[in-house]
Amino acid sequence: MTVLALVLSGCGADLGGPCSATEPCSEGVCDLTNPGGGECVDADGDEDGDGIPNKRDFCQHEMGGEYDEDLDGLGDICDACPIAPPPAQADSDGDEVDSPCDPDPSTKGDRIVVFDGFNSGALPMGWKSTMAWTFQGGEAVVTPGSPTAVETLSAPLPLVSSHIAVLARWRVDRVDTAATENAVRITAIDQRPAGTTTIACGSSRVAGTDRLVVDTGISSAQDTVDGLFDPASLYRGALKIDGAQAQCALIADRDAGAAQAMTSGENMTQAGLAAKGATIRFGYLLAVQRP
Ligand SMILES: [Ca+2]
Ligand SMILES: [Ca+2]
Ligand SMILES: [Ca+2]
Ligand SMILES: [Ca+2]
Repeated sequence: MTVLALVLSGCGADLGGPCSATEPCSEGVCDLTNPGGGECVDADGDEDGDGIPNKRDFCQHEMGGEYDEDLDGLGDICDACPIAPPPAQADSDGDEVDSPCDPDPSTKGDRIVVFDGFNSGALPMGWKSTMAWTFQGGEAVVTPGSPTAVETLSAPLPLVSSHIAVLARWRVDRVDTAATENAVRITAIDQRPAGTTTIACGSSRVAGTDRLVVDTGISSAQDTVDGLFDPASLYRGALKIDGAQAQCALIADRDAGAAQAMTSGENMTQAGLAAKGATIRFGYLLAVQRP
């Protein structure tokens, strides 16, 4: 016991002392976003006075910060890439969006405009969805109401731009064998009084064949990828639109694929998710825009 006590007291700093993601505090919690470098602060205090005590506040210098999707100690709203820990290589274009969130790491100006890890247990403020969605266990769960229903969820985009990346991660809970198509889609939508354009990127299973499909409304492309509806696999997908070109990439546990198609170059107003003929659990939705 004495040895253990000595070891414990010998590692980590006291309140006011330095700390980092790999060097925790011996007293209090580490404020990783302190401008002068990580600093040990009182666990029950409230550095930024936002009502969230330091021990549950992962953004100690701005309002909010109670959720940390990737568990790297940086809250979702103050993390340069809320879906992955800080990369070994510094942000090369200096726009404060880190890889793998930065769709164009050599061009400055990207901004994370939408992120939700579905940890609040409710539809995020300002978003819209059909009735088939529930929010539980840090996931947005969609259970389509019928084999033909396309269930959607969408978030508004703040910038008028045709440079956008939409990323999501999901698992497949159940495939409805009565549906003629099973589908998971990442979407970008241009909704105007004159009509709606949807650009979609995702998984499709028709007659037992799995494909990655990108569909822009004026053009579509596909790539055959194995095992896109495997309940044991984790899926990550990215839809990237650059001017008049849309690229779709999917990564599964045992395969990956990509395809691209032409778009009419519109500015997208919403980013979203959709599912058809399958119960899907989404882990997050991320959108990055560049003016
Ligand atoms: Ca606080
Ligand atoms: Ca805070
Ligand atoms: Ca984080
Ligand atoms: Ca960057």
